[in-house]
Amino acid sequence: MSKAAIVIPCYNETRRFDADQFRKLASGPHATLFFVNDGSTDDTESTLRRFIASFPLATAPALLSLPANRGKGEAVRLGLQAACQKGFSLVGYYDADLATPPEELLRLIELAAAGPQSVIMGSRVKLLGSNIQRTFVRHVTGRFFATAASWVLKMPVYDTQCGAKLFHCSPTLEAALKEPFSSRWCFDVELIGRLLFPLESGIAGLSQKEFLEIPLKTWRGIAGSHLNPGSMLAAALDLIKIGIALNRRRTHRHAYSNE
Ligand SMILES: Nc1nc2c(ncn2[C@@H]2O[C@H](COP(=O)(O)OP(=O)(O)O)[C@@H](O)[C@H]2O)c(=O)[nH]1
Ligand SMILES: [Mg+2]
Repeated sequence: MSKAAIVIPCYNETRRFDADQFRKLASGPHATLFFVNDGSTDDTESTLRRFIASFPLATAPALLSLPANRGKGEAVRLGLQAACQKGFSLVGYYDADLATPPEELLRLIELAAAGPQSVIMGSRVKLLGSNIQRTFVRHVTGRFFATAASWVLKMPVYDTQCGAKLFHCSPTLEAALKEPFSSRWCFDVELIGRLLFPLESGIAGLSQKEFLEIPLKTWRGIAGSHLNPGSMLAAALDLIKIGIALNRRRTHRHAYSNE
């Protein structure tokens, strides 16, 4: 199995950065890490540089440093673009706070590599026997948001916002990553929408069958989140705008395919 490129967006992560866990991931046979420091104002840059310098060159994680903060979506987009351009066939993103434990990320990588789906998404489903720890407020707001996102996308997706996702590189993915996302926090929905209904007319969209959600066995919300009530409100407004733009492309594609 060849290695997957895993993009880790980092904004002011010095305090939450768990070097031991990331060392295990980076030293294993399944993942090459691509950190993106998104204009952090704390010591994230030097923490990441020190961490990367401790590896032999062949296994050292990559680092992309953005001069100013551009938001998680943009950091992920630039990281995924760089990974596809480096020739990785499987790429993904993963939150720096390890809310999805590394073992779960590895399970997702294995499932994604086995195919046949193009997109594998971790999903925080509170099932008996699983261990999904979210505060009550985050769970309820998250469920409202996810239900609305599923309605906007017109597909039965349970959790668009989990920070662990994998994609097989393809012209459809590369086209979806060409333009900056319009939303900082809803970029996951925007990305899925672009994969289903590409921005460019010459690119084939993915069908629903090419997406697979995997219920995580373990996930826990980590303290120190950058998401605040203001960003939740912005996310809700963004979702409406994304829905309108997506509907236009959907209608246009259907009209075009019926001609
Ligand atoms: N690039 C970038 N990443 C961010 C930003 N805010 C948060 N992140 C990253 O996004 C991931 C999830 O962030 P977190 O604050 O834990 O959000 P939550 O899990 O949704 O509460 C982490 O890897 C953060 O470093 C940002 O402004 N820019
Ligand atoms: Mg988090």
